[in-house]
Amino acid sequence: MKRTALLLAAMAAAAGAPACELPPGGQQIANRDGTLALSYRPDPAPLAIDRPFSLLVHVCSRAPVESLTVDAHMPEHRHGMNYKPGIAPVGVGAWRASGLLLHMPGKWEFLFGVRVNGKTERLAHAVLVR
Ligand SMILES: [Cu+2]
Repeated sequence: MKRTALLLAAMAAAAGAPACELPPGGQQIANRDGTLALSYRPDPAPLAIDRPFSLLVHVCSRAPVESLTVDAHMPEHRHGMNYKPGIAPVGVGAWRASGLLLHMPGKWEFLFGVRVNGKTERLAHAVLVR
């Protein structure tokens, strides 16, 4: 029994699979080698211009996550938000980023910085907001 569990753990590590499952219903993104995945969903949803919102973020990582940062910018306009979001843990592998506000319509990108083993892994996800 114990040997089987160890073997399965070794196989999961070899495949680079994170050791948890993300909750359904969120937008999911992963890093290139698949060692890190996260899901996020806005609250309230859907995203709307000029309406403050939070992002609920869940992270699955093979190593413990030391910290998480969340930001948003418009890559084509080279500007960010006018507010700096706050971030607070809300459980194991879960955070709430609050006080986000997208002040104009167009293509935004959410930026997540996940610190693991002293290194920050950056993940981005584009959204079109009208
Ligand atoms: Cu803009």
